[in-house]
Amino acid sequence: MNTPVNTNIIKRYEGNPILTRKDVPYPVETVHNAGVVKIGERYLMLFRAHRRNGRSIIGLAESSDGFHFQVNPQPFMTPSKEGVFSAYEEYGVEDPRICEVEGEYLITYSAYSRYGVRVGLARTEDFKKVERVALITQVDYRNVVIFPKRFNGYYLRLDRPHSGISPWSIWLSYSPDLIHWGNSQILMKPLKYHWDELKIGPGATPFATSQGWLHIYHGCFQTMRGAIYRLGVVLHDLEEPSRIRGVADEWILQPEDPWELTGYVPNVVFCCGAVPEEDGTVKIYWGGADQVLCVGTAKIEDLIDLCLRRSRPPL
Ligand code: M1P
Repeated sequence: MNTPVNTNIIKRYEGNPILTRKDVPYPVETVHNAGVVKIGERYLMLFRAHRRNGRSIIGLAESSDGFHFQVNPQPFMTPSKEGVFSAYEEYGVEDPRICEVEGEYLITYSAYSRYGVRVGLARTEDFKKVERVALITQVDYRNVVIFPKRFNGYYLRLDRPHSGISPWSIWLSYSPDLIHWGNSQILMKPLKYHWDELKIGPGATPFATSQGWLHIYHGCFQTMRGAIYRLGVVLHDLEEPSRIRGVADEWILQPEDPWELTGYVPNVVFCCGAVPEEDGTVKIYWGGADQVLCVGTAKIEDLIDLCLRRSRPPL
């Protein structure tokens, strides 16, 4: 007999929210949307924070258990004043994702300016010094996550271009050098009259499991009271990530706690980071209402199960 699918997937941490602006030793109004990576026994987090002028910067926090974080005294990235980056980061830097590839940490982030939003790529080895590499998209892109290994020598990323004909879908692109990206193909679209009908976007850096790459993404549905942002999950083939093995039909997290229902932008849970653990669980981090930071845990096998046994068509 088939075992039932567990649909109560994410267990919220009882200490949520784990970070708020009060935890930050410099003036910010929000702390949310964070990329997280585990290095040995340390968790390193890069989070987005609004300043009181409405523009965002990126802060750094550290933890020894993935739940209690200490914020560094200084911001990690503020809009660049140098070279080409100064023109395209004038309005702020947002939504960092971290990916460990071959011993260094790649950071993708949204770069806002009077010309629109693009995605920037930076790298660090130690989270002390950070070096900007390139702006890796044109305008109207946000939410780029890089896979943490090369495939036949190529880096792969999930990205989120936008067009009126096929709005806010998830694509895959390839690069030989992290700077030049192409050979793009669409992988997933919002589904009509479904919880992710309005838009979808890459979320956390994908992580490898025995059954494939798990990727936690966000989807958005328009209601008469505004949009609701929820989280979903998709499983990509391990060797060939362009092949989707299953997209869970149901969301895995929706705004429910008071700090997810109201805040800077109401009704939002938004994920930029997830850390798989050796015990078969994964810590999933999300911004609540674009104002605070939360964490929950899920069993990796439950996420896989949902993708394979209760799936919807990707396109
Ligand atoms: O306010 C919700 C989210 O809106 C944007 O996400 P997306 O590009 O998918 O619509 C971003 O501004 C994100 O930071 C924010 O959390």
